Amino acid sequence: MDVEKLIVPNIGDFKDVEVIEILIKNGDNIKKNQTLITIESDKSSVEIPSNFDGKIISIDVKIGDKVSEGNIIGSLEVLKSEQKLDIPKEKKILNPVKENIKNSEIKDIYLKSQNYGSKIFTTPKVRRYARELGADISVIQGSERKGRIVQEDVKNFIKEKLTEGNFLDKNIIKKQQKIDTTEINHNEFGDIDIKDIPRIKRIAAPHLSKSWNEIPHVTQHYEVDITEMDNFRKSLRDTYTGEKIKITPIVFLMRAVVKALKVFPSFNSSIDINKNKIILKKYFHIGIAVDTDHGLMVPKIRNVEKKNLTELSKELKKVSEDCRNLKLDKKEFYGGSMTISSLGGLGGSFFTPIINYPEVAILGVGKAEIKQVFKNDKFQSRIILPLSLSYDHRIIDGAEAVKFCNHLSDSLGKDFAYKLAV
Ligand code: CAO
Repeated sequence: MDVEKLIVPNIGDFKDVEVIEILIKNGDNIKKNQTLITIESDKSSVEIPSNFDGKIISIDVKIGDKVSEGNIIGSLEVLKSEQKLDIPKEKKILNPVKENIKNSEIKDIYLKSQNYGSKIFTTPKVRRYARELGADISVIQGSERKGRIVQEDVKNFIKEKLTEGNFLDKNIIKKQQKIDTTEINHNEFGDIDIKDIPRIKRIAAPHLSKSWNEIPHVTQHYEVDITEMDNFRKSLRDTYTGEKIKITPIVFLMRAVVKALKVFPSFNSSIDINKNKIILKKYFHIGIAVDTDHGLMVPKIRNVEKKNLTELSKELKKVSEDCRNLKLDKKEFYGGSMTISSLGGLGGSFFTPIINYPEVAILGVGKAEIKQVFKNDKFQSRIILPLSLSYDHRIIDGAEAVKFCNHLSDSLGKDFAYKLAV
């Protein structure tokens, strides 16, 4: 078995460039010239291709690492000529190494265009600008010679998209542009530090803006009496060792949300407003907002209805650790039913969570607290959980939202009777 190291080639004057994308995984069969990773400096982003056909056997970099010429990306088992790869055909990518392009020319090419195979003419700066705004560069019409795309084209494209849906008044867009272009010299008022916005936050920003601008949000605040559920949760013990089992309230909430989604399917949907269609999902994949040093991530816990409390608890622990170590595959962040965003471990009560587009609802969870509640003609100490349900008012109305909360309240409260546990 011939093994070859995959190495960062000459990348001009660049050093310690951040890895922003890993496009391969262990066991992948790849072709010569196929992109392995994307790296990005302040000035440009660069796709690093493979020099060999073969099978990936190790990956030595992770997102966020800084790499320079000669660093090892991973290694690959080289494909012998009689072996054949079963790989789908893809775009031809110009490989500076293969094409014998001089080192001095490489940087220039990188700065001119990153999409070698296709006919998109633009600069990395404009590409990055489009990416940060969530715009697909491949569908933008360039206004310059030979269709070259400039920053103004991206802006116009975004404006068009926003007005197309009629969710934004043109005057609002004008006002936003006015605010964006007003430069404030903060250092006129005192000392300041300027730092890069972390990558995950940069990626999330256009999604959050899109959701906030396009979806008419309403947030229903609701207090749920979880006394029985919480007593049950705290009483859980390992059958063999007798040791206490720690299960967070979120796991019970996941199950309660799935039960409610079954009764109120419009909460488990996405809408295609241009085609006037609602897409009803028959699966129950719950997104959990995870706070990490890199920013907020929302991985999905798949098929919640098929997993018991212990399985869900273990999975939640694993995915949140994977998020924090940047180990989760990109696709794990897509394809959700509804999201739960819990700040309950930290504190606070109600808040207004932003819907995780293209979903239509999100459940915010605050910290459960003991409160005096007037019940059965007397005041009693009960454990009360504050919930904040934000929903897309285009598809869900207020009455339905309250019924959804009533259902959650029953599942976690009076109907609890351990039903969520099995
Ligand atoms: N009320 C009271 N206590 C709660 C609670 C609630 N709603 N939710 C959790 N807790 C308790 C847990 O039981 C646990 O207590 P013990 O240590 O005594 O067992 C403790 O708080 C730890 O909570 P945690 O938040 O660290 O862990 P978790 O498993 O409950 O949550 C996760 C996992 C991934 C959701 C969480 O770590 C996290 O990242 N939360 C932040 C999400 C976020 O930032 N959302 C905001 C998005 S909007 O900007």
